[in-house]
Amino acid sequence: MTKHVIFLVILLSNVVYAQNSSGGGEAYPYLKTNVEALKKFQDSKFGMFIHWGPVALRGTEISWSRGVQVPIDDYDNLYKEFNPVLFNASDWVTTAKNAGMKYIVLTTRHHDGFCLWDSKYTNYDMASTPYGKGIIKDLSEECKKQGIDLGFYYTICDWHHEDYPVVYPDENYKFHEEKEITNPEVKQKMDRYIVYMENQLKELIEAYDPSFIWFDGEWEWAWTHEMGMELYAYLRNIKEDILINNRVDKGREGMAGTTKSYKYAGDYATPEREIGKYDVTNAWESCITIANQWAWKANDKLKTRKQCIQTLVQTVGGGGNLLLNVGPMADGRIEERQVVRLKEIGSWLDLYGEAIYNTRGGPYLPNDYLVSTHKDNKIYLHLLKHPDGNINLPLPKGFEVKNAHFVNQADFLNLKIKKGYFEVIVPEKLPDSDVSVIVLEMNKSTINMKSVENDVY
Ligand code: FHN
Repeated sequence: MTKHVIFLVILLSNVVYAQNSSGGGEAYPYLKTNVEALKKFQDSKFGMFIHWGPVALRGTEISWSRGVQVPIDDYDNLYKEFNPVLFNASDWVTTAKNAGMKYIVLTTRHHDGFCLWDSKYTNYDMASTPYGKGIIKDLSEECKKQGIDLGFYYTICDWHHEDYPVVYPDENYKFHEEKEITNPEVKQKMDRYIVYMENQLKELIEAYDPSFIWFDGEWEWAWTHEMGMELYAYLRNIKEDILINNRVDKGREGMAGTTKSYKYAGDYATPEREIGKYDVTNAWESCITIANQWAWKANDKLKTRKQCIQTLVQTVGGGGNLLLNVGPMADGRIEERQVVRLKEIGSWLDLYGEAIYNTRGGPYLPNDYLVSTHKDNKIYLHLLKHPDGNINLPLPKGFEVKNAHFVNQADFLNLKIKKGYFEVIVPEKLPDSDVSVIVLEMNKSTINMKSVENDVY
Protein backbone atom coordinates (compact mmCIF):
# COMPACT_ATOMS: atom_id res chain seq x y z
CA MET A 1 0.00 0.00 0.00
CA THR A 2 1.29 3.49 -0.73
CA LYS A 3 2.28 5.48 2.32
CA HIS A 4 -1.00 7.37 2.12
CA VAL A 5 -3.50 4.56 1.58
CA ILE A 6 -3.13 3.48 5.22
CA PHE A 7 -3.82 7.08 6.16
CA LEU A 8 -6.96 7.07 4.05
CA VAL A 9 -8.34 4.04 5.90
CA ILE A 10 -7.87 5.93 9.17
CA LEU A 11 -9.28 9.10 7.72
CA LEU A 12 -12.47 7.57 6.41
CA SER A 13 -13.37 6.51 9.93
CA ASN A 14 -13.71 9.80 11.64
CA VAL A 15 -13.43 13.04 9.75
CA VAL A 16 -16.30 15.35 8.86
CA TYR A 17 -16.15 16.22 5.16
CA ALA A 18 -16.33 19.70 3.71
CA GLN A 19 -19.16 20.30 1.30
CA ASN A 20 -17.62 22.19 -1.52
CA SER A 21 -13.89 21.59 -1.70
CA SER A 22 -11.80 19.04 -3.46
CA GLY A 23 -9.22 18.28 -0.84
CA GLY A 24 -6.95 15.57 -2.22
CA GLY A 25 -7.88 15.78 -5.91
CA GLU A 26 -8.48 12.84 -8.22
CA ALA A 27 -5.77 10.66 -6.65
CA TYR A 28 -7.39 10.99 -3.21
CA PRO A 29 -11.11 11.64 -3.86
CA TYR A 30 -12.11 10.73 -0.29
CA LEU A 31 -9.49 13.01 1.28
CA LYS A 32 -11.91 15.90 1.73
CA THR A 33 -11.17 19.32 3.23
CA ASN A 34 -11.74 19.36 6.98
CA VAL A 35 -15.04 21.20 7.35
CA GLU A 36 -14.45 22.65 10.82
CA ALA A 37 -11.07 24.08 9.80
CA LEU A 38 -12.59 25.51 6.62
CA LYS A 39 -15.51 27.08 8.54
CA LYS A 40 -13.11 28.78 10.96
CA PHE A 41 -11.03 30.05 8.03
CA GLN A 42 -14.10 31.39 6.22
CA ASP A 43 -15.45 32.97 9.42
CA SER A 44 -12.11 34.77 9.97
CA LYS A 45 -12.37 36.76 6.72
CA PHE A 46 -9.20 38.85 7.12
CA GLY A 47 -5.53 37.91 7.47
CA MET A 48 -2.06 39.44 7.33
CA PHE A 49 0.36 38.24 4.65
CA ILE A 50 4.03 38.86 5.48
CA HIS A 51 6.78 38.75 2.84
CA TRP A 52 10.15 39.07 4.54
CA GLY A 53 13.80 38.02 4.21
CA PRO A 54 17.33 39.35 3.81
CA VAL A 55 16.26 41.07 0.57
CA ALA A 56 14.72 43.79 2.80
CA LEU A 57 18.32 45.03 3.10
CA ARG A 58 18.11 46.05 -0.56
CA GLY A 59 14.43 47.11 -0.68
CA THR A 60 13.89 45.18 -3.92
CA GLU A 61 11.30 42.48 -4.64
CA ILE A 62 11.80 39.18 -2.85
CA SER A 63 13.29 36.50 -5.16
CA TRP A 64 12.34 38.29 -8.41
CA SER A 65 15.11 40.88 -7.96
CA ARG A 66 17.75 38.12 -7.51
CA GLY A 67 20.00 38.27 -10.57
CA VAL A 68 18.02 41.21 -11.95
CA GLN A 69 18.27 44.35 -9.78
CA VAL A 70 20.63 42.57 -7.34
CA PRO A 71 23.48 40.39 -8.68
CA ILE A 72 22.94 36.74 -7.69
CA ASP A 73 26.12 36.50 -5.63
CA ASP A 74 25.25 39.70 -3.76
CA TYR A 75 21.66 38.55 -3.21
CA ASP A 76 22.67 35.08 -1.99
CA ASN A 77 25.06 36.56 0.59
CA LEU A 78 22.65 39.12 2.05
CA TYR A 79 21.95 36.71 4.91
CA LYS A 80 25.45 37.44 6.23
CA GLU A 81 24.31 41.05 6.92
CA PHE A 82 20.75 40.18 8.01
CA ASN A 83 20.37 41.09 11.70
CA PRO A 84 16.74 42.12 12.48
CA VAL A 85 17.45 43.11 16.07
CA LEU A 86 14.20 45.10 16.26
CA PHE A 87 12.05 42.09 15.34
CA ASN A 88 9.42 41.67 18.02
CA ALA A 89 6.76 38.98 17.52
CA SER A 90 4.40 40.80 19.87
CA ASP A 91 4.61 43.95 17.72
CA TRP A 92 3.74 42.02 14.53
CA VAL A 93 0.86 40.09 16.10
CA THR A 94 -0.53 43.14 17.91
CA THR A 95 -0.40 45.10 14.65
CA ALA A 96 -2.39 42.34 12.95
CA LYS A 97 -4.94 42.24 15.79
CA ASN A 98 -5.31 46.02 15.78
CA ALA A 99 -6.14 45.78 12.08
CA GLY A 100 -8.92 43.30 12.84
CA MET A 101 -6.97 40.45 11.25
CA LYS A 102 -7.63 36.95 12.57
CA TYR A 103 -4.65 35.12 11.05
CA ILE A 104 -1.12 35.64 9.76
CA VAL A 105 0.61 33.90 6.82
CA LEU A 106 4.43 34.28 6.79
CA THR A 107 6.84 33.44 3.95
CA THR A 108 8.90 30.72 5.63
CA ARG A 109 10.77 30.05 2.35
CA HIS A 110 10.31 32.09 -0.84
CA HIS A 111 11.70 31.28 -4.31
CA ASP A 112 15.13 32.60 -3.23
CA GLY A 113 15.38 29.57 -0.95
CA PHE A 114 16.20 31.39 2.29
CA CYS A 115 14.53 29.88 5.37
CA LEU A 116 13.19 32.06 8.18
CA TRP A 117 13.58 29.29 10.73
CA ASP A 118 16.52 27.19 11.96
CA SER A 119 16.05 24.19 9.66
CA LYS A 120 17.81 20.86 10.16
CA TYR A 121 17.93 20.47 6.37
CA THR A 122 19.84 23.54 5.25
CA ASN A 123 22.32 26.13 6.49
CA TYR A 124 20.75 28.77 4.24
CA ASP A 125 18.57 29.90 7.11
CA MET A 126 18.23 32.35 9.99
CA ALA A 127 20.64 30.39 12.19
CA SER A 128 23.45 31.34 9.77
CA THR A 129 22.74 35.09 10.06
CA PRO A 130 24.22 37.50 12.64
CA TYR A 131 20.77 37.28 14.30
CA GLY A 132 21.62 33.63 14.90
CA LYS A 133 18.15 32.14 15.38
CA GLY A 134 14.82 31.60 13.67
CA ILE A 135 11.87 33.95 14.18
CA ILE A 136 9.08 31.43 13.67
CA LYS A 137 9.14 29.97 17.18
CA ASP A 138 8.56 33.41 18.72
CA LEU A 139 5.88 34.22 16.16
CA SER A 140 4.08 30.91 16.69
CA GLU A 141 4.08 31.33 20.47
CA GLU A 142 2.85 34.92 20.25
CA CYS A 143 0.06 33.96 17.83
CA LYS A 144 -1.13 31.27 20.22
CA LYS A 145 -0.94 33.73 23.12
CA GLN A 146 -3.01 36.34 21.26
CA GLY A 147 -5.46 33.93 19.64
CA ILE A 148 -4.31 34.53 16.07
CA ASP A 149 -4.05 31.61 13.65
CA LEU A 150 -0.69 31.13 11.91
CA GLY A 151 -0.08 29.90 8.38
CA PHE A 152 3.13 29.25 6.47
CA TYR A 153 3.78 30.36 2.93
CA TYR A 154 6.12 27.73 1.42
CA THR A 155 7.36 27.90 -2.15
CA ILE A 156 7.59 24.88 -4.44
CA CYS A 157 10.09 26.50 -6.81
CA ASP A 158 13.49 27.31 -5.27
CA TRP A 159 15.93 29.04 -7.60
CA HIS A 160 18.76 28.74 -5.07
CA HIS A 161 18.53 25.01 -4.32
CA GLU A 162 21.03 22.80 -6.18
CA ASP A 163 18.53 19.97 -6.76
CA TYR A 164 15.70 22.11 -8.16
CA PRO A 165 15.99 22.08 -11.99
CA VAL A 166 14.48 25.44 -12.99
CA VAL A 167 16.52 28.62 -12.61
CA TYR A 168 15.53 32.26 -12.70
CA PRO A 169 16.44 34.61 -14.23
CA ASP A 170 16.96 32.87 -17.55
CA GLU A 171 16.36 34.25 -21.03
CA ASN A 172 14.30 31.15 -21.87
CA TYR A 173 12.28 31.25 -18.62
CA LYS A 174 8.60 30.46 -19.19
CA PHE A 175 5.86 30.53 -16.56
CA HIS A 176 3.80 27.68 -17.94
CA GLU A 177 6.00 25.31 -19.91
CA GLU A 178 4.98 21.67 -20.39
CA LYS A 179 8.12 19.54 -20.16
CA GLU A 180 8.77 16.01 -18.92
CA ILE A 181 11.77 15.27 -16.72
CA THR A 182 13.51 12.74 -19.01
CA ASN A 183 17.10 13.05 -17.82
CA PRO A 184 17.62 10.39 -15.07
CA GLU A 185 20.01 12.65 -13.16
CA VAL A 186 17.51 15.53 -13.15
CA LYS A 187 14.80 13.07 -12.05
CA GLN A 188 16.99 11.83 -9.22
CA LYS A 189 17.72 15.41 -8.10
CA MET A 190 14.03 16.39 -8.25
CA ASP A 191 13.13 13.31 -6.18
CA ARG A 192 15.76 14.43 -3.65
CA TYR A 193 14.33 17.96 -3.71
CA ILE A 194 10.82 16.65 -2.97
CA VAL A 195 12.19 14.81 0.07
CA TYR A 196 13.85 18.09 1.14
CA MET A 197 10.49 19.86 0.94
CA GLU A 198 8.67 17.05 2.76
CA ASN A 199 11.28 17.09 5.53
CA GLN A 200 11.09 20.87 5.92
CA LEU A 201 7.29 20.93 5.92
CA LYS A 202 7.16 18.13 8.50
CA GLU A 203 9.68 20.05 10.58
CA LEU A 204 7.60 23.24 10.38
CA ILE A 205 4.28 21.54 11.18
CA GLU A 206 5.60 19.46 14.07
CA ALA A 207 7.56 22.33 15.62
CA TYR A 208 5.18 25.28 15.14
CA ASP A 209 1.67 23.81 14.54
CA PRO A 210 0.42 26.06 11.70
CA SER A 211 -3.25 26.10 10.68
CA PHE A 212 -2.48 26.59 6.98
CA ILE A 213 0.20 25.81 4.41
CA TRP A 214 0.11 28.48 1.72
CA PHE A 215 1.92 27.03 -1.30
CA ASP A 216 3.22 29.13 -4.16
CA GLY A 217 5.59 28.67 -7.09
CA GLU A 218 3.78 25.63 -8.49
CA TRP A 219 3.63 26.98 -12.05
CA GLU A 220 6.99 25.73 -13.34
CA TRP A 221 7.43 22.61 -15.53
CA ALA A 222 9.34 20.66 -12.83
CA TRP A 223 6.24 20.42 -10.59
CA THR A 224 3.47 18.06 -11.70
CA HIS A 225 -0.18 17.42 -10.84
CA GLU A 226 0.77 14.02 -9.41
CA MET A 227 3.44 15.57 -7.17
CA GLY A 228 0.89 18.12 -5.96
CA MET A 229 -1.68 15.52 -4.94
CA GLU A 230 0.98 13.41 -3.19
CA LEU A 231 2.27 16.42 -1.25
CA TYR A 232 -1.29 17.35 -0.22
CA ALA A 233 -1.93 13.82 1.11
CA TYR A 234 1.49 13.76 2.81
CA LEU A 235 0.67 16.92 4.78
CA ARG A 236 -2.84 15.81 5.76
CA ASN A 237 -1.22 12.63 7.08
CA ILE A 238 0.90 14.76 9.41
CA LYS A 239 -1.89 17.10 10.52
CA GLU A 240 -5.42 16.05 9.48
CA ASP A 241 -7.10 19.43 9.96
CA ILE A 242 -4.48 21.57 8.27
CA LEU A 243 -5.77 23.70 5.37
CA ILE A 244 -3.75 23.75 2.14
CA ASN A 245 -4.34 26.23 -0.68
CA ASN A 246 -4.83 25.24 -4.32
CA ARG A 247 -1.25 26.17 -5.29
CA VAL A 248 -0.05 22.80 -3.92
CA ASP A 249 -1.24 21.38 -7.26
CA LYS A 250 -1.53 22.65 -10.84
CA GLY A 251 -5.21 23.51 -10.80
CA ARG A 252 -5.32 27.28 -10.35
CA GLU A 253 -6.19 29.47 -13.28
CA GLY A 254 -3.37 32.04 -13.16
CA MET A 255 -3.91 35.21 -11.13
CA ALA A 256 -7.66 34.54 -11.03
CA GLY A 257 -6.66 31.80 -8.62
CA THR A 258 -9.77 29.67 -9.14
CA THR A 259 -9.42 25.88 -9.37
CA LYS A 260 -10.14 24.34 -12.75
CA SER A 261 -11.91 21.28 -11.35
CA TYR A 262 -12.11 18.89 -8.44
CA LYS A 263 -9.41 16.74 -10.08
CA TYR A 264 -6.87 19.08 -8.50
CA ALA A 265 -5.85 19.14 -4.83
CA GLY A 266 -6.30 22.11 -2.52
CA ASP A 267 -8.80 23.39 0.03
CA TYR A 268 -9.29 26.97 -1.16
CA ALA A 269 -8.66 29.10 -4.22
CA THR A 270 -6.16 31.97 -4.35
CA PRO A 271 -6.87 35.01 -6.55
CA GLU A 272 -3.84 37.31 -6.50
CA ARG A 273 -3.66 41.10 -6.67
CA GLU A 274 -7.37 41.12 -7.53
CA ILE A 275 -10.74 40.72 -5.84
CA GLY A 276 -11.89 37.20 -6.64
CA LYS A 277 -14.99 36.51 -8.73
CA TYR A 278 -18.26 36.16 -6.77
CA ASP A 279 -18.31 32.58 -5.52
CA VAL A 280 -20.25 31.64 -2.40
CA THR A 281 -19.86 27.90 -3.00
CA ASN A 282 -16.11 27.33 -2.92
CA ALA A 283 -13.71 28.85 -0.38
CA TRP A 284 -11.31 31.45 -1.71
CA GLU A 285 -8.92 34.12 -0.48
CA SER A 286 -7.55 37.11 -2.41
CA CYS A 287 -3.93 38.00 -1.60
CA ILE A 288 -3.29 41.70 -2.20
CA THR A 289 -0.41 44.02 -1.25
CA ILE A 290 -0.93 47.06 1.01
CA ALA A 291 1.77 48.75 -1.11
CA ASN A 292 3.04 47.76 -4.57
CA GLN A 293 5.83 45.32 -3.68
CA TRP A 294 5.38 42.13 -1.69
CA ALA A 295 8.67 42.74 0.16
CA TRP A 296 9.56 46.05 1.84
CA LYS A 297 10.53 48.99 -0.38
CA ALA A 298 11.37 52.49 0.77
CA ASN A 299 8.56 54.96 -0.04
CA ASP A 300 6.55 52.29 -1.84
CA LYS A 301 3.09 53.61 -2.78
CA LEU A 302 0.62 52.66 -0.06
CA LYS A 303 -3.05 51.94 -0.79
CA THR A 304 -5.36 54.49 0.85
CA ARG A 305 -7.55 53.67 3.86
CA LYS A 306 -10.61 53.73 1.59
CA GLN A 307 -8.98 51.39 -0.97
CA CYS A 308 -8.06 48.93 1.77
CA ILE A 309 -11.51 48.95 3.43
CA GLN A 310 -13.36 48.72 0.11
CA THR A 311 -11.09 45.87 -1.01
CA LEU A 312 -11.90 44.00 2.21
CA VAL A 313 -15.63 44.58 1.83
CA GLN A 314 -15.71 43.61 -1.85
CA THR A 315 -13.71 40.44 -1.16
CA VAL A 316 -15.96 39.37 1.72
CA GLY A 317 -19.11 40.35 -0.19
CA GLY A 318 -17.94 38.10 -3.03
CA GLY A 319 -17.68 35.12 -0.69
CA GLY A 320 -13.96 35.24 0.01
CA ASN A 321 -11.27 36.19 2.53
CA LEU A 322 -8.70 38.96 2.18
CA LEU A 323 -5.01 38.28 2.88
CA LEU A 324 -3.48 41.77 2.97
CA ASN A 325 0.31 41.83 2.62
CA VAL A 326 2.90 43.85 4.53
CA GLY A 327 6.69 43.76 4.03
CA PRO A 328 8.67 44.32 7.25
CA MET A 329 11.95 46.28 7.13
CA ALA A 330 15.43 44.69 7.45
CA ASP A 331 15.59 45.67 11.14
CA GLY A 332 12.45 43.60 11.86
CA ARG A 333 9.90 46.38 12.23
CA ILE A 334 6.78 46.90 10.15
CA GLU A 335 7.09 50.51 8.98
CA GLU A 336 4.97 52.99 10.93
CA ARG A 337 2.88 54.19 7.98
CA GLN A 338 1.77 50.60 7.30
CA VAL A 339 0.98 50.13 11.01
CA VAL A 340 -1.16 53.29 10.91
CA ARG A 341 -3.00 52.17 7.76
CA LEU A 342 -3.73 48.79 9.32
CA LYS A 343 -5.07 50.43 12.48
CA GLU A 344 -7.41 52.55 10.32
CA ILE A 345 -8.85 49.36 8.85
CA GLY A 346 -9.19 47.99 12.38
CA SER A 347 -11.06 51.11 13.49
CA TRP A 348 -13.59 50.59 10.68
CA LEU A 349 -13.97 46.96 11.71
CA ASP A 350 -14.49 48.03 15.34
CA LEU A 351 -17.64 49.78 14.09
CA TYR A 352 -18.82 47.37 11.38
CA GLY A 353 -17.16 44.02 12.08
CA GLU A 354 -20.54 42.34 12.66
CA ALA A 355 -21.15 42.77 8.91
CA ILE A 356 -17.86 41.02 8.07
CA TYR A 357 -16.84 38.31 10.58
CA ASN A 358 -18.72 34.98 10.50
CA THR A 359 -20.82 36.18 7.56
CA ARG A 360 -21.06 34.67 4.12
CA GLY A 361 -21.15 36.56 0.82
CA GLY A 362 -24.34 37.68 -0.85
CA PRO A 363 -27.22 37.16 -1.42
CA TYR A 364 -27.03 40.15 -3.72
CA LEU A 365 -24.30 40.03 -6.36
CA PRO A 366 -21.83 42.95 -6.18
CA ASN A 367 -22.32 45.98 -8.38
CA ASP A 368 -20.57 49.34 -8.69
CA TYR A 369 -21.98 50.74 -5.45
CA LEU A 370 -23.13 47.77 -3.34
CA VAL A 371 -21.91 44.43 -2.02
CA SER A 372 -23.79 42.29 0.49
CA THR A 373 -23.12 39.81 3.26
CA HIS A 374 -25.48 37.85 5.51
CA LYS A 375 -25.50 36.19 8.91
CA ASP A 376 -28.23 34.96 11.31
CA ASN A 377 -31.45 36.83 10.42
CA LYS A 378 -29.61 39.77 8.87
CA ILE A 379 -28.52 40.92 5.42
CA TYR A 380 -25.85 43.65 5.32
CA LEU A 381 -25.71 46.11 2.43
CA HIS A 382 -22.22 47.66 2.14
CA LEU A 383 -22.37 50.93 0.20
CA LEU A 384 -19.14 51.65 -1.67
CA LYS A 385 -20.64 55.01 -2.69
CA HIS A 386 -24.04 56.73 -2.61
CA PRO A 387 -26.44 54.94 -5.01
CA ASP A 388 -27.64 58.34 -6.28
CA GLY A 389 -31.20 57.51 -5.29
CA ASN A 390 -32.82 54.71 -3.36
CA ILE A 391 -31.95 51.02 -3.37
CA ASN A 392 -34.38 48.60 -5.02
CA LEU A 393 -33.67 44.94 -4.26
CA PRO A 394 -35.53 41.72 -5.05
CA LEU A 395 -36.99 40.00 -1.99
CA PRO A 396 -35.49 36.49 -1.68
CA LYS A 397 -38.35 33.97 -1.87
CA GLY A 398 -39.95 33.23 1.52
CA PHE A 399 -38.31 36.21 3.25
CA GLU A 400 -39.70 39.47 4.63
CA VAL A 401 -37.75 42.61 5.57
CA LYS A 402 -38.83 43.64 9.06
CA ASN A 403 -36.75 46.82 9.22
CA ALA A 404 -33.61 48.52 7.93
CA HIS A 405 -31.09 50.82 9.64
CA PHE A 406 -27.44 51.80 9.39
CA VAL A 407 -25.24 49.62 11.60
CA ASN A 408 -24.75 51.33 15.00
CA GLN A 409 -27.71 53.65 14.35
CA ALA A 410 -31.12 53.09 15.98
CA ASP A 411 -33.24 55.15 13.55
CA PHE A 412 -35.00 52.95 11.01
CA LEU A 413 -34.72 53.84 7.35
CA ASN A 414 -37.94 54.19 5.35
CA LEU A 415 -38.84 51.01 3.49
CA LYS A 416 -41.33 50.44 0.68
CA ILE A 417 -42.30 46.78 0.38
CA LYS A 418 -43.49 45.95 -3.13
CA LYS A 419 -44.45 42.73 -4.92
CA GLY A 420 -41.33 40.63 -5.03
CA TYR A 421 -38.97 43.46 -4.14
CA PHE A 422 -38.46 46.34 -1.72
CA GLU A 423 -37.07 49.86 -1.78
CA VAL A 424 -34.76 51.33 0.86
CA ILE A 425 -34.99 55.12 1.06
CA VAL A 426 -31.35 56.21 1.35
CA PRO A 427 -30.64 59.58 3.06
CA GLU A 428 -28.61 62.13 1.14
CA LYS A 429 -25.64 61.90 3.53
CA LEU A 430 -24.10 58.53 4.27
CA PRO A 431 -22.64 58.01 7.77
CA ASP A 432 -19.22 56.66 6.73
CA SER A 433 -16.84 58.12 4.14
CA ASP A 434 -15.22 54.74 3.41
CA VAL A 435 -18.08 52.21 3.44
CA SER A 436 -21.52 52.70 5.03
CA VAL A 437 -23.41 49.58 6.08
CA ILE A 438 -27.18 49.10 6.16
CA VAL A 439 -28.54 46.09 8.06
CA LEU A 440 -31.81 44.50 6.96
CA GLU A 441 -33.52 42.59 9.79
CA MET A 442 -35.29 39.64 8.15
CA ASN A 443 -38.14 37.46 9.38
CA LYS A 444 -35.93 34.35 9.69
CA SER A 445 -32.39 32.97 9.48
CA THR A 446 -30.55 33.74 6.25
CA ILE A 447 -28.19 30.79 6.62
CA ASN A 448 -29.44 28.90 3.57
CA MET A 449 -30.19 31.96 1.48
CA LYS A 450 -29.39 31.52 -2.21
CA SER A 451 -27.72 34.20 -4.31
CA VAL A 452 -30.22 36.52 -5.93
CA GLU A 453 -29.61 36.84 -9.65
CA ASN A 454 -31.48 39.97 -10.49
CA ASP A 455 -30.60 43.39 -11.84
CA VAL A 456 -33.24 45.32 -9.85
CA TYR A 457 -30.51 47.10 -7.89
O1 FHN B 1 6.19 34.98 -7.12
C1 FHN B 1 5.30 35.12 -6.06
C2 FHN B 1 5.31 36.53 -5.54
O2 FHN B 1 6.61 36.91 -5.15
C3 FHN B 1 4.39 36.59 -4.32
O3 FHN B 1 4.87 35.71 -3.31
C4 FHN B 1 2.98 36.20 -4.77
C5 FHN B 1 2.06 36.17 -3.56
O4 FHN B 1 1.08 35.26 -3.76
N1 FHN B 1 2.99 34.89 -5.39
C6 FHN B 1 3.90 34.71 -6.50
C7 FHN B 1 3.46 35.43 -7.75
O5 FHN B 1 2.23 34.89 -8.19
